[in-house]
Amino acid sequence: MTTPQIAILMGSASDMKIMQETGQILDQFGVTYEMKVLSAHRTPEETAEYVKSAEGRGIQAFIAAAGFAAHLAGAVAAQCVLPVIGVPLDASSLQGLDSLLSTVQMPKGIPVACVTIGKAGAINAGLFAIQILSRSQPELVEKLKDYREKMREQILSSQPS
Ligand code: RP5
Repeated sequence: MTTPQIAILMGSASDMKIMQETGQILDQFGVTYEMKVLSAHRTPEETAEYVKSAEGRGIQAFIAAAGFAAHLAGAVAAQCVLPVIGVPLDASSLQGLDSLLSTVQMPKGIPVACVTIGKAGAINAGLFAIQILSRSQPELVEKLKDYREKMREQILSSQPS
């Protein structure tokens, strides 16, 4: 089995639909990953154990997604010195503003990189993780350039007639 480079964590199975977007972008770039449902609040011990074991298994960065009072990314960052990208999810009546603030407002010393709420954030978290990996994997730099070139072409070809 191929060693996963990225760990995608989410606080509940109900987050899976959005977080599949992250998996799809990593698949597109040929980046290996594993996905786990682990909660900062409901499985605190299992979350800490999993994160502590990750570095030794070759994980290079974490993507941690959660809704409501979203502490998962911060809880992961507390247990390791790998980069952690937090994805705030729209799961409550506050439409993700709660998870955005919970994820982005880390106090000094334990950083979490926070992306956009929801699907756009799930995709950007994947791309940001790929950018991290690309520092030591030059083939990913080329793939990132191709990805951007396709976006450029798509925008330029969608002019009003
Ligand atoms: C958060 O609470 C999870 O990340 C999820 O977004 C939200 C709802 O979880 P469930 O009640 O669907 O398990 O911890």
